[in-house]
Amino acid sequence: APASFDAFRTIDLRGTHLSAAELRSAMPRSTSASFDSVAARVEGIIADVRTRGFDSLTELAQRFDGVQQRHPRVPAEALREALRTLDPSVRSALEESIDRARAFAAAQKPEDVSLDIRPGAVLTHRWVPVGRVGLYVPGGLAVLASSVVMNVVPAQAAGVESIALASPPHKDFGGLPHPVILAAAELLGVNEVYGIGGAQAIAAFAYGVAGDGNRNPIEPVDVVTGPGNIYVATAKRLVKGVVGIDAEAGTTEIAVLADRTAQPRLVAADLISQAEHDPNAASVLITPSVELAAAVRAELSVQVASTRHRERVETALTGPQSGTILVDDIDHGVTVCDAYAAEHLEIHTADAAAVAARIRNAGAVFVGEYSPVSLGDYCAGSNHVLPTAGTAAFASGLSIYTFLRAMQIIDYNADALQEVSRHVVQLAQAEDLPGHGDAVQVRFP
Ligand code: HSO
Ligand code: ZN
Repeated sequence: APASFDAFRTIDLRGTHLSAAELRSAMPRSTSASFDSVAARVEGIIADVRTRGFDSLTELAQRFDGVQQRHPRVPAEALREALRTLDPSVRSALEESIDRARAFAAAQKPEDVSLDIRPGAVLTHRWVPVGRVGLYVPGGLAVLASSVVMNVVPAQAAGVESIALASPPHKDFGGLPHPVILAAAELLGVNEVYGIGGAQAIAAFAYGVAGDGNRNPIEPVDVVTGPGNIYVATAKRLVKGVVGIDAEAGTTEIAVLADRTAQPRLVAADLISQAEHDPNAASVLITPSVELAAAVRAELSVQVASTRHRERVETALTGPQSGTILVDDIDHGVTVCDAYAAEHLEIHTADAAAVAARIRNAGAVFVGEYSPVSLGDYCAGSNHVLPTAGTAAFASGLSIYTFLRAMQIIDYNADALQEVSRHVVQLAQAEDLPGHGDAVQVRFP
């Protein structure tokens, strides 16, 4: 029986005056698997990979993926073969996606800054790429070849020298990751690819895997990125500090801020497009218009009935993480959008660009009815690995900055040091660290 989209619940915030904290807890959020519920298990996996290396990886590949593996490295020939046999139209779509993503990533490259702060005293803020990164591409409900592009392109644009990629191995594909993922890696010139899934991939990247007589090691990386399920997200949190990680890119979310000028057909299609990812995906409509809300619900009933992944979409749309939030007006809507901090936020209002300019918290903002999230997922040129679950209040999506760090360079000559030396000595004395002062004075006997 078709789900009634009355089950697309309504949170009515009209006429309320909630504090920031109250507003945050009024937001629709998933109540499913959390960090705490899997942390102990994930810790076990990480410890096992750390201590038993390849023996652990082999066992986990057997247990979780049903795959026999001597070494998880994908042979170069398998990468080439995957690209050779890739559907040409998929290849050209990937090329278009890569092209645009490269252009935008290259444009993000920040300038170094130098300042002559005093005569003979030069400071530089210099951007350097990290040395080696490990990129994770999930297997999961859908095979996301586009996620290979989204991870690899900004790392390459940043100038990262060594790039490794991991994705779960499949028994249906000769114990290797999905061929489209391999083809995308080959297309991007990434040749270090591993068939390792989940938390074990994150552990192998973070700590490296020691080689033995007949197995080559996996070298540890400096930064691990990529989306993933709760196990991957938890593993990333647990290795943070040993390596850098990107934002938590968990179960996907779309919020749409719309007024009565919006087209219900488009809004519904976009809500469905992200619900298609996962039964826990979140689709949220934020609007001051009860008429629009009703029209979108009606459209959802029609469109969901004929959508391919209907069951998954229905579960997502009718879950506690999805629904309509009614607001007083667009101002109030902007406040609610900031409290929700969506991974993806679409603006379907009069003067959408002006409304978009007022948003503070979102992974990515899609302006107007010709910028749907699906465009950003594949071919806009922007990145689709974005912060989820409210973390867009402090975190950013993947970009060239994920793979760059800034170094401060201090270059004073004798006169410049002498000129400031008494202040250094004063502060050193005030902190009772006279050795600091001495280290300056010893230069001027
Ligand atoms: N919407 C997902 C990315 C994706 N969609 C990949 C399709 N393929 C998270 O931003
Ligand atoms: Zn998507």
